[in-house]
Order: sequence, then C-alpha cells, then structure tokens
Amino acid sequence: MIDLRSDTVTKPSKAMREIMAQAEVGDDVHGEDPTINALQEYCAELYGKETALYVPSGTMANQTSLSAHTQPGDEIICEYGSHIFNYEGGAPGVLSGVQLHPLYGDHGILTAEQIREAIRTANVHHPVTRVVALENTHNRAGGVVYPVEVIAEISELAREHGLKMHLDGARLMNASVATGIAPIDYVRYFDSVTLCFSKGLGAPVGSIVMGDEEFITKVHRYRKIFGGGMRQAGIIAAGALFAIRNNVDRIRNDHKNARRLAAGLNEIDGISLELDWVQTNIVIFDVDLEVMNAAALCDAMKQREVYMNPIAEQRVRAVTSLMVSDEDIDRAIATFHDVL
Ligand code: TLP
Repeated sequence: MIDLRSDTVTKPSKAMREIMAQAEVGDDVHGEDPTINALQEYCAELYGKETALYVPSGTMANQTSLSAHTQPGDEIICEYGSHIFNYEGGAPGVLSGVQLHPLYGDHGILTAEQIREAIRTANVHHPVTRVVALENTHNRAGGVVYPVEVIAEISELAREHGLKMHLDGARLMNASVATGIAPIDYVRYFDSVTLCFSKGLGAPVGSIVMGDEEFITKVHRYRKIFGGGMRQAGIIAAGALFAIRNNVDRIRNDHKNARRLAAGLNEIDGISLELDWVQTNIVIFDVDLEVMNAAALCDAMKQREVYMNPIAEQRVRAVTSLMVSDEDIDRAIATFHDVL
C-alpha cells in the first residue's frame, strides 16, 4: 500500500521506539516528567522563545493558544483555507467564544493590506479584532510556504494595532527545510507558535506551543481545562524529541518526492496542477470532471493500493512522508496512468 493521504500516517521507526521504551518519566501534571521538560526546553531554545508546553495534538495547540489570547466576543483574522477555520470542528466558537474572520489569500498567502482592511474599528456593533493567525506551511493551499518578508509586514501591522500574532506551525520545519530559513527567523514575528511532531517529523503523538512565560501559563491552564493534562507522557515525548533531533533533514526527500509526483501528474491528460506551487510535501491537483470526479479517482486508485483524499469535488490532496519511498512515487505515477 502507498499511503499519500497525509503525513499524519507516519509510524515510529525502530530507533524511535527504542528511545521511547527507555524514556524516563514522571507526572507531567506536576511538571515532573524529565523527558517532557527536556523536550520543552529543547524546543524553546531552538525557536528562540521564552518557554514551551507539550500538548496532545495540533488542534489542542492552536485552540489553547487562541483561548489564551482572547476573550469571548473577540475576532481572529485567518485565511479561508486555514486549518483553524476548516478542520478544528468550529472549536474557536465552542471553546473560546470567539469568531473567525477568514480572508481569501492568493495561494493561501494574505497580505498586510488585506488584513489592514479587515481590522475592526472601535464600535459597539463590532467584535474586537484580537489575533492574526497564519499557517506555515499552508496545508489546504498545497504546502505553500509563507514568504518571510510578508510575515514581517503583517507583524508590523499587528503591532501597530495591538494584535497578537499566532502561527499554526504544524509543518514549520517543512518551510524551513524548503527555504533554508532557520525556524527562529520565522517565529520571531509571532507571540505564539505551534509545531506538530506527529506529521512529517514521524513521531506518534504530540505538538508543542511556544511563547513567553505569561502566555504559556495561560496555555497550561487551558490545556488542563480541555482535558489535555497528561501524566507519564514522557514515553511519547521521547518520540517527539527524537523526531525533532533526527528527522528534520530527511524532510528534504519528501519534498523531492512531492515534486517528482507533481511533475509526473502534470504529464497526464485529465489532471491539472500548478507545478510552481508545489513547494514542500503536499501536492494538490484537479481532475477534469468530464473524466471523473475526485472521489471516484481516489476510489479507483485505492483499489490499486494507492491511498489519497479528495478535498473538493474536483480536487485531490497527496502528501509525501517517510512512509513513501522513491519507488512508491514511480508506482503511484504508473497507477495514475492506468486509471486515467
Ligand atoms: N492536519 C490533518 C487534517 O486535520 C486535515 C492533515 O491530514 O493534514 N494544523 C495544521 C496545518 C494541520 O494540517 C493539522 C492536521 C493540524 C493543525 C491539527 O493537528 P492534529 O491532527 O494533531 O490535531
């Protein structure tokens, strides 16, 4: 089976499992798990943030951050395709009592000008704009990398208006590997940053939230409120620490495979995609609806052991990861030729 559904399907390697089995543990609700403490310190240092907190999922990382930044009735500016708007079950409304204000970005990228126009003026009718939330890389836009100069402009605008900057950095390491820009140089513009270990980095569980002491103290409280306080979770944190230490560079291969897949798909009649926008490990492509729709294509591919997800009537997402070998890409392309 060739699994291109997501980089969340990655399984821990033998070496990672061995480290996990030997992890020192303690009760993390009491702050006594040495492996979790080591992971938090390592990440805070790597990202140049004051402190960090390990949480069970990327969704919890985003939602605890948004709760920590806001009051009920506030508004968060985000992009229309963003994960917080599309894939977190409406959590900002449920958990924080806030609303999202989505704007359409060009390939997922917002400009400072667009955001300036969306900031609410002080008026009793309006919600209060409190946060600008960006996603890097941008999942639904196809793993697109946010240009750092655009982030800098948006952050300057946010400062002018007293807004918090939040980064959903689930795949920030993919952005860093693709551009050569150090993680610290992306995150310096943000008050809060998340990173997922359970995607391309290949760990089984967990994400991290980073920011200053005051912010992380609030996130800690929301993690508890949302049921995310864990006990001897050093066992899983050991996988995360192994992943961030050992699995960053190998992401390069996932990017190479995504480009090869995209180039192969580009040759097939009935498929269209924008090769220039395949920048990391995600390939989004459209199927000609006169040939078949995305769900039918994914079904036919699945019968031939290639798994992918439709994300719209005509649109499919394929994601490369450490579960996908170089040969798998050749086989997947051959299977597309077969089906189409
Ligand atoms: N993304 C998953 C699905 O939820 C769509 C995937 O298969 O890509 N931020 C971003 C940018 C994400 O892509 C995801 C997961 C999350 C946050 C949430 O992470 P988890 O699944 O750990 O809650």
